[in-house]
Amino acid sequence: MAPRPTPADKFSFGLWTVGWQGRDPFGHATRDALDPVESVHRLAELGAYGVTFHDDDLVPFGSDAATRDAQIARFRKALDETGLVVPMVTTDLFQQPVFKDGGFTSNDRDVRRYALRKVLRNVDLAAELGAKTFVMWGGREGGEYDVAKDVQAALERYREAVDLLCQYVIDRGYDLRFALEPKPNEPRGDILLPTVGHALGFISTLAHPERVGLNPEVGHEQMAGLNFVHGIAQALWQGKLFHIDLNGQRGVKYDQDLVFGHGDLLNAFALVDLLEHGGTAGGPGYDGPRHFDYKPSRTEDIDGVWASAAANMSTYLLLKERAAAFRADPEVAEALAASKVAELGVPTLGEGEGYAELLADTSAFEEFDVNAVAAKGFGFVRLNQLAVEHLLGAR
Ligand code: GLT
Ligand code: MN
Ligand code: MN
Repeated sequence: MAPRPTPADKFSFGLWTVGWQGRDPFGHATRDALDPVESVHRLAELGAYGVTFHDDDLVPFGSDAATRDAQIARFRKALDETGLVVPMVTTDLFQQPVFKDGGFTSNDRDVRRYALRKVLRNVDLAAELGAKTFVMWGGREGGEYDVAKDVQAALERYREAVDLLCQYVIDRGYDLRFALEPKPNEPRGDILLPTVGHALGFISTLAHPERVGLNPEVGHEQMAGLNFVHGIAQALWQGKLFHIDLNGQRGVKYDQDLVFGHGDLLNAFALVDLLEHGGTAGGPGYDGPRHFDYKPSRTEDIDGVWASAAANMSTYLLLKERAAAFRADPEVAEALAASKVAELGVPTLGEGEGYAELLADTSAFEEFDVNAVAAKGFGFVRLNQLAVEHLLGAR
């Protein structure tokens, strides 16, 4: 039996996830539009604690001020009725034709100024609704043709935009941080800040790097053939995991946005273990929202939409149970020790030791038995098999 989620589990969903109508480059919508108010009620019933949105998911693009106010008021009422919170808000700088060459990095300066104004307005709304994280996914920031985009200038403009937004939230006194969401490609042929590593490098160039972190998505790293758990571990190690997009992806192909765990399940197990328990050697875990950014497959009807939303949460909770059992198993503890996993937490140099002491230590080199140490196995396969057995419920 799958465990039932509660708000304490901190599960959240984007309006654009359950609200996806199944439109893809090859086919029309297969489902009707969902009213955001209905989504709030259904998500609350299913045990979620939070809901997130793009400005245009909540208020149709181009609405007049009265329509906008009315729609926000209806949404707020639904939040009050259900107790759902808004932990994160994000801006749509990708759907409207005006953003066909991007928002912050469009070659057209007027588009860049318009994009900034759109985001600033949405930052105000995010702060009003109590969001703590403002995600920026630059899906249209990029290009198809190398000669048509000066990438150095684009990065300069990206930085200019993020610096301005940071200054704005600081001056307004908003308790809001930014989280960049990397993706290698789709919709652009190549997207700027394509991976966790690129985004971390970019953040170090900002005027207020402490205000900016990451919102990595499972499938986006996996589309680039990268190990998501490694990316998340580095983000945690650098104090930059501000938010996370959980979903499933099967290999290097288009962005599938499957239910969490419906892609690389073993990697998902290790991910939940890392988020819940931190590193074996004591590195930090994650206590922010467990946000699902998936698309209910277009083969599903509305009942299938809610079943798939529930599936994300139950898969997470099942993996959490299995990871706890893995950590509690004495045989696993013994295998972890045999594999010296925690020994990696011990500094390579002793207390107060520098290169002079290391050079003077004959046991480290002159007397070090290279062959004897090289002959010994690490036992990683046995350890991984224990993880598989726990994952399969065989232990
Ligand atoms: C879009 C994208 C997602 C991002 C959303 C936030 S928009 O749906 O595919 O990965 O998280 O802007
Ligand atoms: Mn995606
Ligand atoms: Mn995402």
